Amino acid sequence: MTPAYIGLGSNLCDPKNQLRKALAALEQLRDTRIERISSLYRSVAVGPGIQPNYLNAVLLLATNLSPIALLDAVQQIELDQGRVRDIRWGARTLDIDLLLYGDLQIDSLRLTVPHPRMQQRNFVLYPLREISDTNLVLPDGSDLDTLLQQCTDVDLIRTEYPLLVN
Ligand code: ROI
Repeated sequence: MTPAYIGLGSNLCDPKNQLRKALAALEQLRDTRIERISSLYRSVAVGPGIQPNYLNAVLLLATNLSPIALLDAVQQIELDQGRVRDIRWGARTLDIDLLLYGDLQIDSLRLTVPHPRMQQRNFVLYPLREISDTNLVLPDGSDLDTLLQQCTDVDLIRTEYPLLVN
């Protein structure tokens, strides 16, 4: 199985509930196991205009799905939760980004891995650091601790909300 990290984000329609529903859907994904789940982080929206704050989290999966099959699956979950792709970087009920897929570098029309903006985003880097035991090295040789030191995004709070409710 291949380790794959995915990022979850929501800033509309009860974000905590959106992320919990997404987690439940991801648990059902064929050929895929959820290995680790970060805390939920509250972050100020990156994007145009005034938007509500986001809740973000990162998951580590182990999967036998190909990158495109995994992308298809997570995009279906976005659609199922009412995601409308209209304004670029606009508010959204649910965003699931494929951040890393093993050590692969992919540059196709539909999919760029590692996710092109993850290196600058505190709402990706901090939860990723939380669930990786070692200082993760990305396929381009950059490492998480250095990226975290360089990251200038502000306003990120690790919340006490559990993503997993038993
Ligand atoms: N901003 C934050 N804080 N968190 C996100 O998950 C997020 N996702 C996006 C854009 C609109 C770029 N901004 C975001 O897709």
